[in-house]
Amino acid sequence: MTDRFYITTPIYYVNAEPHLGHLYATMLADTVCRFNQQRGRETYFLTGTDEHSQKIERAAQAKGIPVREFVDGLAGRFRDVFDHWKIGYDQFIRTTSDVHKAGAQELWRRCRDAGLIYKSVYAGWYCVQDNAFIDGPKEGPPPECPDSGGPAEWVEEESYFFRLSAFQEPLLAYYREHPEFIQPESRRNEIVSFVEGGLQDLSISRVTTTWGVQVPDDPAHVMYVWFDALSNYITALGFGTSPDDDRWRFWPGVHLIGKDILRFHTVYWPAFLMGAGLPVPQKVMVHGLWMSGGRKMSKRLGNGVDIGLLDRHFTHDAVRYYCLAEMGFGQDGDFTYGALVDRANADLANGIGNLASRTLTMLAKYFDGVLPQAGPDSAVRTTVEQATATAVSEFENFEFRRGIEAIRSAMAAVDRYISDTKPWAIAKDAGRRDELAVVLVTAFEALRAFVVVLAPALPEGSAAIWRSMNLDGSPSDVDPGTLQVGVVPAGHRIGEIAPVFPRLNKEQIMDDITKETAVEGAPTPEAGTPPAATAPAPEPAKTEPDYITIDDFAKVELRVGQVLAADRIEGADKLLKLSVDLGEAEPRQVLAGIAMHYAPETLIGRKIVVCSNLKPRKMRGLESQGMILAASVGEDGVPVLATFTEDVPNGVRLK
Ligand code: ME8
Repeated sequence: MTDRFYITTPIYYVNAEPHLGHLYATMLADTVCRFNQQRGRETYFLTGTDEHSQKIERAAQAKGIPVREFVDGLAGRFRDVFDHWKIGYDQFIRTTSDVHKAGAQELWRRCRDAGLIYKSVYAGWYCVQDNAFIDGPKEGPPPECPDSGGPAEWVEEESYFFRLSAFQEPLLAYYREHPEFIQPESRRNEIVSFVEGGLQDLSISRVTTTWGVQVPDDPAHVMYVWFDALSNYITALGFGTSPDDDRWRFWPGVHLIGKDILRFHTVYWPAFLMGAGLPVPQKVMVHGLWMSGGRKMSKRLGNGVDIGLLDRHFTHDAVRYYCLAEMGFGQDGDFTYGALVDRANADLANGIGNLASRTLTMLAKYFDGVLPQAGPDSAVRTTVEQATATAVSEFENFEFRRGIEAIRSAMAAVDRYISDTKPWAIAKDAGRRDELAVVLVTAFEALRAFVVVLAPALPEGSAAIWRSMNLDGSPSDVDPGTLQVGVVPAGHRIGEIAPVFPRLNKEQIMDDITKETAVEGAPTPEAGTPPAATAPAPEPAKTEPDYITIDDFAKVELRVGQVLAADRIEGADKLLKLSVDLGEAEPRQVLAGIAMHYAPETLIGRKIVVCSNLKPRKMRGLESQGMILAASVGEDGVPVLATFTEDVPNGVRLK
């Protein structure tokens, strides 16, 4: 295992204000970096802004602001947001800086001197929004841009080309020999088949704009923005400008990117590096995208969740935790304010916050705030140690959701242990002090382990609980990989108990957000509300309705059910496994595709409607013995569960 870790985020285009997507990628990298620091590695964390290209030049023109002033303003906004959200980057690089430009020019020279760059003419489609070249004949309508969906423009100009075609075999060999290079595997497969399909030489300069890095020895050309931008990962370490820079020891690094920029990072970038005789990145880790209104949150659509609004209503920890816990690595996620509140309440206020407050309060009450002499319960200790080990190995692979799930279930086991042993009852019996000591030491030690392992995901809250526990240093100083349960000595005095994760008033917050978004014209709190322009056309009216008879209807048995338990299913992002009481001898197991919209713990106790005579069927190897009813809202079919406002007994039939 290497003891050095270099993590980068994409550098963001400064054509508009940052939104949640940019904050997410940077927070994810920050979490990864904190985790690696905790593991004892020497880390370097790079983020920054991508400031050239026609797209940005045009955005500045549209605002009537000189482009230099325009990019300075927006780069400052990105940096301010990251600083405010306490992102611990080591460097914020800007591609308009002299050091970066000189480094990018050196990379160019190296490729040129290796005989990999030649001059010709580019005639083809170009998407200014995506800064991408698109195949297609000149005749006919402009093809659609792959990411932004806008129309491409026909370009015919003198251009330098990079001999990308020479890299098909070297790249395929590299992917073969380094299966971990692109993760998740689905992304790797996508790129392998793309490269197997053949590579064309790549146009890497433009003469139609001057807003870019000048091509060495040919001032009429500026570099294609991706050649310029990708080089940031090494120019930031002094490549091309300071040969003795000791930050070079961090190269090669790990790139965290969104799936929208996969090809640039896994085909072009390693080819440029190979061409220049430099080591290629260690890994490219590809995260999924946040959707809003069923579309990728993007600056162009203006449907990005506003960071200022998040900041006004939620703690930074709550937003970070929600993003990590909700989105499986590499998968897309639908952002909803409601789910964010639910997560914060279920996992933070009721979860770790509650464990901290009940444990510390009982220690204060029954042992005057001093840890008694006792060893932790061995079964609980094993559960906690196993969960911690699982979380560590998941976090190593950026699988924060899975790691957090492991901790959540161990936390539930500790809660159950406390409820079952009933320390408040034991405390009434002076003869059972030893038993009481075991319960509270167990809870304290479990809490300590959870706080350590969750520290990268909850930097502020974990530090606050640690202070209340009055432990030395901070939880980030403890390596979760070698964490032991049962090490705090008897006689340790706890600190002042401060509430850490207050319960959020969902109704109030949703109400406030609705009002604010109505004023600002931003996306509304109802997730999945499509922008007006993309709303589905109304169904044409039917002349002859398809009636069914009452007998047809009677065949469908609908009953009142109550959710007894709800769990996520490993490997199935959309499904929840419910145990539902239908007034029968045994509860039924029902699988429902609602996991993206309902946190499992929010369903417990809820009355629902179940179609109880649907033929059982297997999904993911599990039998579903019924179907729950939900309204399907919007073009994405966001589920909203059917329920009752009055009290109804379980099992009663709906007619
Ligand atoms: O592509 N959900 O910059 P960019 C999650 N300058 N992450 C998102 C997101 C969303 N809806 N929207 C954006 C560029 N991101 C180039 C990169 S790198 C040498 C040059 C995140 O401003 C995600 O990480 O369009 C995505 O890859 C990146 O922002 C794109 O930011």
